[in-house]
Amino acid sequence: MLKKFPKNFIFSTSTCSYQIEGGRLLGGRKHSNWDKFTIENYHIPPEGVAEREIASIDIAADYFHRYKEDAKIMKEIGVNGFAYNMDWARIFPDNENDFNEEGIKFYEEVFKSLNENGIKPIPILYHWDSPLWLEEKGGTSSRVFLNAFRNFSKILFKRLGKYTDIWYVSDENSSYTTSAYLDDYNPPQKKDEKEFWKAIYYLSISGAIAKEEFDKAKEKGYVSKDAILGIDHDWNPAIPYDKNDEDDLKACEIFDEYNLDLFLNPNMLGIFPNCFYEAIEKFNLSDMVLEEDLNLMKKKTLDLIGWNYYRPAIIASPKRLNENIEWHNNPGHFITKEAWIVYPKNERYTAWKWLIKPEYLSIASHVLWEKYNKPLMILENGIGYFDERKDGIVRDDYRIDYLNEHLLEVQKAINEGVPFIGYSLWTYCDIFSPSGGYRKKYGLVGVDFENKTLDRFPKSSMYWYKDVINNLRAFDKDELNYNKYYNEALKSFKTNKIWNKNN
Ligand code: BGP
Repeated sequence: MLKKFPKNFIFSTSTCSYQIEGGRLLGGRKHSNWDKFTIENYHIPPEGVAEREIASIDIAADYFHRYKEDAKIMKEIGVNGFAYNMDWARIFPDNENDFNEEGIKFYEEVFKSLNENGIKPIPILYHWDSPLWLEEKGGTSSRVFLNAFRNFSKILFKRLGKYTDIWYVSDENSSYTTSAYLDDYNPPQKKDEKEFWKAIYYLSISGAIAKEEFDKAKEKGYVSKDAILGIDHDWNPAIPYDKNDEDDLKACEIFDEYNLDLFLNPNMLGIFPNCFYEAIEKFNLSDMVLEEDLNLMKKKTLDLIGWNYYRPAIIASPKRLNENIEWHNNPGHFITKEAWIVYPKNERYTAWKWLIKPEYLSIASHVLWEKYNKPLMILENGIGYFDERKDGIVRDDYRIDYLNEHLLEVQKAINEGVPFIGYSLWTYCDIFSPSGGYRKKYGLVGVDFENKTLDRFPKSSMYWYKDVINNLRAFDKDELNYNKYYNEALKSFKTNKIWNKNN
């Protein structure tokens, strides 16, 4: 029998401003790279198809107007955390110096309302979205990014520091840089390997800059002395296609160097791995790397690791390219051609072909703990699905299964000595998904995008999470009472005034 989660364990949900907030030109905000990207690449596939949808994020789930209502719903779930990034274009709409008081006040109000409902905001400084002015000046692949990021972090620590003691510098530098710089999947759609390595460099240095500002904010009393600052990474642990094949095993090692070391070593250990220096030489980028940057990075390492665990990666060596195996269909996402992601037939996948393998969460958490020796937190974990709404609510037993299986692995890892301090699932409510638009549902709470009211409604999974939090544990499969969660959601929808936004 697994020991329960500790009483101070953080049960949270995560989301992201451009995916939920809306209010694009309200409160003094101006456009960001994601506004431009979604406007220019608008694409709605036929209904019910698991393809990429790029829809308008002008209103999204209208969190901009509904954050108070949402905080009450979160309280009903019982969470004590909410991970969220502050929209940079709302705070610095025009340049790196003039901050928008209305923008920062908005986040003060959001954080206050969370605190009033017993919820600790877990702010993330950067989640893939740059103000347009910054993007036009070179964005994350330019030195301009560093000072702009310093100013951005500084004001956030100063004004929002009193509401929380856990912060993250960035979300998924890995998916961000691969899909935005190696590929043209996400903004700024560069498809340029040299720019990719520049972005890796500046993002890594920006982590150290944020830590420097964080420490100063502590000295000034803006942030509490015991507050911690981490980095969030979406490591996909490598599993060999054939565990007895030396080339597949070698491919896994290479994959991990690019998918793990490259993104965590800089800010956790203060050093870049070899593959970084090889690339610097190959692309003639040695002038970019300054001694003072490297010294700062060494000095200002971060305090914890946020891990976005959705799926591990089954890796094959390139020698198999002629074999009849299903390959990842977007090789542009890969940093190295020495390791390839494959989709063997006998595995479980979501409709969007994301591998489901919960057990690697606990297995691989030991690697993170042994290698970096810092506390861990799951910062994203969830399943994108075509939900069906009936009688006003969604019965999402499949989501309960997915989340519960993963949470059990967190509990198991803690029992084995891995110091997880929290679990923040993806996501609180339905939102705009970069790979599936509004059709790919992730929320514990539904949002009525279909009738365009954007009203919230419960799903069974919301009541599963409430039960987990009340009991401080995940459940064995045969203990899961799907009917109970469904009935609670149904009853709540009919009687609880939290579903009426005017309350
Ligand atoms: C992570 C991102 C999130 C989120 C999630 C699910 O990579 O940090 O922003 O969207 O993945 O991805 P998707 O919505 O594309 O399914």
